[in-house]
Amino acid sequence: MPTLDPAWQAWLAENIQRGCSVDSMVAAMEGGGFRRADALAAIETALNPVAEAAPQADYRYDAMPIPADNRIDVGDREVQVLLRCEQPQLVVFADFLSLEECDEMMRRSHDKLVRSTTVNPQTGQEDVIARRTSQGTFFARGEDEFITRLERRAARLMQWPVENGEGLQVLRYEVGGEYRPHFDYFPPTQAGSALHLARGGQRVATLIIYLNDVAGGGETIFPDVGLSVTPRKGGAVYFRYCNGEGQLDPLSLHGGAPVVDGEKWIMTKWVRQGRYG
Ligand code: PD2
Ligand code: ZN
Repeated sequence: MPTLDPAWQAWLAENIQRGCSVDSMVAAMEGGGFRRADALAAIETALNPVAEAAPQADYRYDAMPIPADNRIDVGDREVQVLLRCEQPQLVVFADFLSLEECDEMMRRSHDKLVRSTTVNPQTGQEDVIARRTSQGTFFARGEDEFITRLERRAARLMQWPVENGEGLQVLRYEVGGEYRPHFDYFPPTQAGSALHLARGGQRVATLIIYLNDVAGGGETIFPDVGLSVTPRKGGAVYFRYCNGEGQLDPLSLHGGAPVVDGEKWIMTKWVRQGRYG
């Protein structure tokens, strides 16, 4: 297989991170002059996080920033802790958002949702992917009072500064929609990561907030530890994968299982080592 140049490596990393389907990436790579077999092999290599993660098998778990209480005061409400896991560091919450706040986020996102696309590095154009897995939209940090309130709450829960957070992202999955297992951190060995790391440093933790109850499927899965979190409206799952030394936790591999019935709406907050933006 020919080696991928840094532009294609960055392109693959970006599109895998965004949950694009293998079919759409193969099609784009064929359009860019790759043979089908070479495209598939390159995608397979990029998707194989086990090899990527191996050097970090000695990940050291330092103290979790989330308070040790069963109910956590986040300023304007109290959040319940339902489950804690030490390795990977993970906490499941109920009542992070009120039901009305979930509805408000879905209402605000509905008209802004756009189909996932892949950026074609040859043409620079956005190609719509054939097998859509989700639709999404972003909210700029501090966009308005409502968003600011939710960001302050997330920062208080995660014990991480608002300034280190990326903007909130809302995703909607329909039946069959999924997010293949991946890491939220930027793989240090991939060329495309440098661009991301230059702004705010590495991602250190994720808070996935469930905006609706899902009729079937759609769990957030951690395949290496056999854990799955069932979406529950207003609830959330936090997980941390970058410690104070900058090591990355291979056990944080996670994905969104296919939705079997109904829709799944989530909101994601990713936080960085340093100030972002
Ligand atoms: O939708 C999910 O459950 C999910 C799974 C994996 C979301 C993310 N990753 C993410 O937003 O990073
Ligand atoms: Zn993720």
